[in-house]
Amino acid sequence: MSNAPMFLTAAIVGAETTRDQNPAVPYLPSEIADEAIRCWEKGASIVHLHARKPDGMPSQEAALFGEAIEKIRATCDIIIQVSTGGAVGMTGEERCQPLTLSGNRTPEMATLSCGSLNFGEEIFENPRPLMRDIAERIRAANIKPELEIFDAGMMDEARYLQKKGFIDFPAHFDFVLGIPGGLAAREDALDYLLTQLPTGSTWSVAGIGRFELPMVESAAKRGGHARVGFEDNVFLSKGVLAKGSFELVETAADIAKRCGRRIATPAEAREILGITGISVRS
Ligand code: KMH
Ligand code: ZN
Repeated sequence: MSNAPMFLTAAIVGAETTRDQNPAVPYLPSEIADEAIRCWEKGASIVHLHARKPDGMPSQEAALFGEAIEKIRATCDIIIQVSTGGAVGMTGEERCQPLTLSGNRTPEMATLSCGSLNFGEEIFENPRPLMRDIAERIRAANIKPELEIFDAGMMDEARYLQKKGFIDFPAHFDFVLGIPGGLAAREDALDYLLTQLPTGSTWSVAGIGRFELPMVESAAKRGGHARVGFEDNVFLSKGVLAKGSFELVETAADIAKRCGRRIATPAEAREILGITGISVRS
């Protein structure tokens, strides 16, 4: 069992989770910022951000992200990771808006989905031209990509992107397991993905729904990192709603510690990920 520091990512908003599912889902930039800070207090090193309109509709508008990022950075050094996945049905142009942020609003990380899949009853579309375009934009913005892997073949798609020169290896991978239509949140699935990990790469697991916290343990035991939060799951335990993503972060940190892992600080997570600090663009 690895005792290397383990970092936790807080995915606090997402595009799909609503207040009908959990009334504590943050919508406004100020609510998103407050929740990110609470997650940092409980041990999160990275916050994975989406944005919402005041009525809860998902939005990739740069100004909404920027407002939240500014407020977060006024208080803490958590790594800001913006979504380029957005919501199902958004155009590539729409999805990439947060990559245009500059100054103190510049993100350090951004997601890059490595393929298309059924996403519940819908389709999350990531055709190759779009993946290449998003990868180029992330690189041009000097932002560290997190490769989102929803299904096994997406490891091969990541290799394709690397061979064609759109991304670099080693890289950071996030295995999002348990989406209806994607790879299941099972330990044998995780173990297969790990056989495909390029040398020197880092990885985290995000288990969907009831698999979220068990996957934290699976990651902790395998020397990896983990993502928790309302984007993926709103329950602390069966039938018990979490008070916020912060409660899921707190629980994940306890699980990791029980497995002998120390929780990484944001500075340590930057070192693990090879991020040299907030590269502020003017
Ligand atoms: N909302 C999903 C369709 C990402 O953030 O990069 C896509 C998503 C992935 O959440
Ligand atoms: Zn997301």
